[in-house]
Parts: sequence; structure tokens; C-alpha cells
Amino acid sequence: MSKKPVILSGIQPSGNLCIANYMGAIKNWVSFQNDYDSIFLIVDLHSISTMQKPSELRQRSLSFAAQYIACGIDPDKSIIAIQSHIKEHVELAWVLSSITYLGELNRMTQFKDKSKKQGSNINSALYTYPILMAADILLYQANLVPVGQDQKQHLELTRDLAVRFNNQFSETFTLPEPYIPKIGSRIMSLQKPDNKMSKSDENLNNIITLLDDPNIVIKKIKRAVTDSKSGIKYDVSRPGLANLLTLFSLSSNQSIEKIESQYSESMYSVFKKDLADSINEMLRPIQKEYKLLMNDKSYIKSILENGAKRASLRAYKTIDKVYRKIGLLKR
Ligand code: ATP
Ligand code: LTN
Repeated sequence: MSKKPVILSGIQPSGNLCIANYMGAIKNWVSFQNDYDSIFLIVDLHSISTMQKPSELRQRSLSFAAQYIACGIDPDKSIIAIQSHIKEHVELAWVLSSITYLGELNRMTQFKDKSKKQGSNINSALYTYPILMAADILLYQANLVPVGQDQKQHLELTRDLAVRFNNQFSETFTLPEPYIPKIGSRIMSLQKPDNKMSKSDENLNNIITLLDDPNIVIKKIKRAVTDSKSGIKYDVSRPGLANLLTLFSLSSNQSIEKIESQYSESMYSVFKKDLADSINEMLRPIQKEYKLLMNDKSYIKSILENGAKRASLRAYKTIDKVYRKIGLLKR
């Protein structure tokens, strides 16, 4: 039997999972899980690089696991696990930090963007975070990493570190490829369509969360910023409209051209109403399943326990090899 290639991805349990995370990442995880040996993480150790309230973080980690499953991640096919339950992530991150140059971390645009937002809390975890992400990926010898556009640079660093380690200490890590979807890899904010939609955005009118009530979705889409030009047409110089067309296309599984031709002469109000309906249709089954799952938290916890056990066995194999190769005495 030939071994399936490995796919791995993760999301930080910060803020509220939003349609950008779904369209840019989770939706693709679901479609890959049949053909890949899949691991999907809730990367809680990453999330403490920004300020989190402990009680909320705890609750959110469980809620995100339920949302992964509600979106279609099947725990019988894929490993779903909490990053901090597998101690090897931190161990490998430390080893990788010894071959990472400061210049490489200085170039990371996510660090620069997040530092601007964080004010006085520019901590060193925020800075070294790409090393932990590289460890997440290399620990499981992942072949493919489905993420949004914003993670491309971190994936490049991961590959550079893998090559460097392999050259220095002999072949150890698989070189991972990013998978970034052609449409939906950069969903934009509803109120500020020049910025990306982000689940930790404090202004909830900028995002649609996976758990938003249908009436809230209608309101948020109604208020979404567009422009004063007429005609519903995809045009990069009209970023608000271009984003809404992308959302329509991805939520309804229709091409942008088809939607343009259907609404070319329509008013924004009609287009927006149908878009909100289309998003609500996409979210309805997810929300229904989520409610059921959250009524049985012990089930979610058992999935996470099982996920951590399965992941730990694999993580141990890699770290054991890495420690031997760099010259640490066997424990
Ligand atoms: P935060 O605001 O809490 O930093 P985020 O929304 O940027 O969160 P992450 O946890 O950093 O989300 O990323 C989860 C996944 O969602 C990653 O694969 C990321 O590339 C993807 N993603 C994040 N934002 C977008 C977006 N605007 N469009 C498409 N994909 C996105
Ligand atoms: N850095 C990512 C989250 C993340 C990740 C990973 C994604 C952490 N570890 C491993 C893919 C693979 C982010 O902020 N979106």
C-alpha cells in the first residue's frame, strides 16, 4: 500500500473564526482530507503571542475544534489536535531557532503588521513565531500546507530552514509546498476593503464570523463599503465590490462571470441581499452542526485527546531523529 502524502495546517484560537479563514483555508482542508494523511491543529501556543484572556482562550480552543468538525473535518479521517498537547512542537522550535538568522525574522511582514497593531506588547514570541510555525510543519514531515496568501512568506522560511538543516545534518525533513487557492486566498475587510479580513479585528462589522446570526450577516453585507460607480463588474480598482463578488462566487460555487452577468444591471441593494442569502446558506449547515457538537463537549474533548495521542507518536519520531542528528545524548 502506498503511503498518502501528508497535509498539515493550523489556525490560532484568537478572535472569531470568520469566512476568510473558511474560504482561504478550512474549505480546502475539507476537500483534501480524503486524499491526504491530514493533520489540522489549533495552534494555541501561537495565539499567546498576542494578549489573550485565559478563560476565553480555553473556551475558544474547544469551540474552534467544534467548528473544524462542523465545517466538515472528519475526525475519523483527519487528526484534529491542540498544539500545546504535543510537547515536541516547542522542542523542535528551539532546535530550529539555532539555525534561523535574525535577518530572516526581520523580513517577516506579518511581524511588522502585528507589531504596529500591538502597541506596547511587542513580545519576542511575536517575533520568533515563524520558527514555531516551521516546527509545526516539519515535525510531521508535511508535503502540503493549505493556507491563505498571508502565510506564503512563513512557508518560504519553513522551506529554507528545512533545506539548511538537511544540508548541515543530512536528509531529515520533507520540503513542504504551500497550497494557496486561486480565489479566496485574500478575503478583504467589509468596511476597509484595502485591508485583509482578520478574525481578531475589533470592529466586528469588518468580518462575518462562522457563527453570525443570519440577520447580522444581512446587516453587515448591507453596510459593506462599495463605491459610487454603477454596474456590478469585477474590477480591481473597485476593491469593495471585487471582494463581495469573490464572496458571492465562493459561497454559491458559481463563477464570478456568471454572477456578473446575472447582476450587471442590478442595484447594489438587490445584489447585496442575494449575497447575504448565499452566505447564510453556506453557514446554515455549519451552525446547525456546531450547536449539536457543543451540546456534547466530552465528545470534542475525546477527539482532541485521541488527536494528540496520534500526533505525539509521529512528532516523537521526528524529534528523536533530530536530537540524534545534532548530537544530543539519547534520553
Ligand atoms: P488573527 O486576526 O487572529 O491574526 P487571522 O484571521 O489572520 O487571525 P490566522 O489564524 O492567522 O487568521 O489564519 C488562519 C488561516 O486563515 C491561515 O491559513 C490564513 O492564511 C487564513 N486567512 C487569514 N486571513 C485570511 C483572509 N483574509 N483571506 C483568506 N485567508 C485568510
Ligand atoms: N501562522 C499561521 C497559523 C499557523 C499555521 C501553522 C498554518 C501556525 N502553524 C502551520 C499552517 C501550518 C497564521 O497565523 N495564520
